[in-house]
Amino acid sequence: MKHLIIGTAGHVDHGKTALIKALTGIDCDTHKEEKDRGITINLGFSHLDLPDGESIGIVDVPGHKDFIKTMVAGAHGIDIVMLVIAADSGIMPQTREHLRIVEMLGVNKGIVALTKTDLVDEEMLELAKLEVLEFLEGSVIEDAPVIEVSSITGDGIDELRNEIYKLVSSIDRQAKSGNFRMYIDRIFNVKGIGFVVTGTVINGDVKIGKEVFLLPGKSKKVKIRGIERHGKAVDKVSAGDRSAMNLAGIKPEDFKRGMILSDKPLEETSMIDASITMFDNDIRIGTWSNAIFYSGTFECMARIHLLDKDTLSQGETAIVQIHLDSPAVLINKDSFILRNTSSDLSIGGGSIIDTTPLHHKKRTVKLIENTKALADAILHSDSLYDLAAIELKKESHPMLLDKLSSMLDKSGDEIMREIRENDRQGILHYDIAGKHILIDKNIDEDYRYKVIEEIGTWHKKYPIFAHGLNDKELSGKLGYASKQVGQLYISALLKKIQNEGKIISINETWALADHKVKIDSRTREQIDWVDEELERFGMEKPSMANLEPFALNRNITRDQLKAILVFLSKENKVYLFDQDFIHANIAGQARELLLADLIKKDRGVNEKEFRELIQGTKKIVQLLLALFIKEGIVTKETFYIHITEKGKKLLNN
Ligand SMILES: Nc1nc2c(ncn2[C@@H]2O[C@H](COP(=O)(O)OP(=O)(O)O)[C@@H](O)[C@H]2O)c(=O)[nH]1
Ligand SMILES: [Mg+2]
Repeated sequence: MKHLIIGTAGHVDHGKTALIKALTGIDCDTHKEEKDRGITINLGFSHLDLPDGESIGIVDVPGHKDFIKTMVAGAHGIDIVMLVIAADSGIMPQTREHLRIVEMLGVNKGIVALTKTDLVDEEMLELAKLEVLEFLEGSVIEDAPVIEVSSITGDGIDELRNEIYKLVSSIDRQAKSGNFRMYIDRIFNVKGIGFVVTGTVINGDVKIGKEVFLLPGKSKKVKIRGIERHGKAVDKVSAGDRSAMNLAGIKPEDFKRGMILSDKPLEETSMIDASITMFDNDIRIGTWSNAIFYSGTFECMARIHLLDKDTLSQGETAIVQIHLDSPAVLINKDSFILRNTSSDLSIGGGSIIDTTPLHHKKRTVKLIENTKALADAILHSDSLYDLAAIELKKESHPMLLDKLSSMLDKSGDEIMREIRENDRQGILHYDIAGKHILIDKNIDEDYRYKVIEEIGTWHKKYPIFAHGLNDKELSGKLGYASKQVGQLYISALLKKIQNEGKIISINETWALADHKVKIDSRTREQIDWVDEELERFGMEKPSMANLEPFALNRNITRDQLKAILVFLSKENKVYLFDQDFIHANIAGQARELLLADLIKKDRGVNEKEFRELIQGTKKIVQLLLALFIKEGIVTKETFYIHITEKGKKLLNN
């Protein structure tokens, strides 16, 4: 199936709408106001049936200079421009402006209709044709056929239809791949059916039943209940189709002009980097200028910051940063048009190269170089792999495949295929927890280095431990305390380093493979001292605050003290609780006393009696009781502690 759209362009009153009616029988000027004023105000939609049974979509745009924004919205996503020029008036301002706009939007196929031939004599027609040919010279459609027609007499209409058919047959366009995206250009309520939106599918495809996102917005999902293409119900539409969709789960207040439907929850942005080119007006802009920004049906005020030039005039190109005054959902390579703030002149347009740039406050040489390289790659490179590599380098963090897929507007499968085929180059990928995580090879190497360094530093600080740091601690040290992607990545990276034999897993932590526990004679002395000191506190369990001053006297820092306590607990010499610790010998004495007492008392022992029994503080009694319950040797019901079978066994041993 052909997925192509032809769009009209040309000055007001030159016969665009009449021509579409002559070609298709459909009158695009349906509103009362359009009929009354005799000019097109809204976009008109129609379609042309081709001799081979296929059909292509038609978008009719207004020609009046006041409705340029409607024209830009209509021209977004068209494949062929039909430039309409009236033979009795020739090239007029919007003839020029419209052609510049469609060029800027990337349209490079066209047909010229020289209309109203019934109003001019042969000589004038010849002159008009010469003027048109001269006008087309140097434009993207300079080789376009120029067809003389009259929508009133019908002269030339068949020939025009044939030329369209010839051009359409010559375009071998596969449906554009990638994620589904459609700007909504109309929304209306159909009685008994619900809300219907229309638009031009600019990327990917979508089927009935699919849930898509209405953006920008808080990821609002809507279900596609029905689809029409060129007036007929279909199951699926693809890039290059005009489509009407019946949506479930949408309210009129959810909808704003400039919204899109997308199968991915794309991020909104208020700042973009772009390449812009000025039209041939006598206008010059400085380092900071205001303009109106149009892309698809989206429109807002914008501030343009020139990066590689101080001024920009006729026909010149520059790299810029654009600050939008309301958030938009845009992706790289999207084209846009800029108008002056009084909206009476289109000053230029361009293409987006970065939707998540940093705020460029200073125009350094390095920034300009990088941005130019990015522009070159985004706008002129066909290699998906290269584009992915650039995005990952710029991100400088691990990235989920889903995110990259949105950024590049390509499906995850396509990207993964490219990455697998170009295995040796600069992108690494990790599969973890059902997710694909991608990262630049050099950045991965940096992380690998840092992970090993962090573990090494830790070993140096706590040489008495055999174990190291766990995934969570390492993620935190590398700045991913709260970033899920980063944490997944660090876990995957650690497994890789383990496979390389560099690190080993001990007690759910990672230690360097060549790490050896070091207990020199001085450390040994310190450990022994802490061991004895703890026992000395007896049933008056020490707190960190009690112990610390004594430790400091022996040149043991708080960190070392903690490490020694952990070490002693691993040696089963100390019980560690959250913030507290009890020497194993002290706990042992209490255990013996309690069990021996419990066996004698059928009613059990309450906490107060336990306290008196061991002559301990309230705190130590609570901790010991929790410990003994955990060991399964006692239970506590209402106020009384009882011995268990396990406790009895222990007592008898
Ligand atoms: N005589 C003549 N009038 C035409 C022709 N095409 C359009 N018109 C008239 O020109 C006026 C403007 O046409 P319209 O299609 O609305 O122009 P648009 O603004 O470009 O859409 C209308 O009154 C049409 O009837 C033509 O080929 N011959
Ligand atoms: Mg019209």
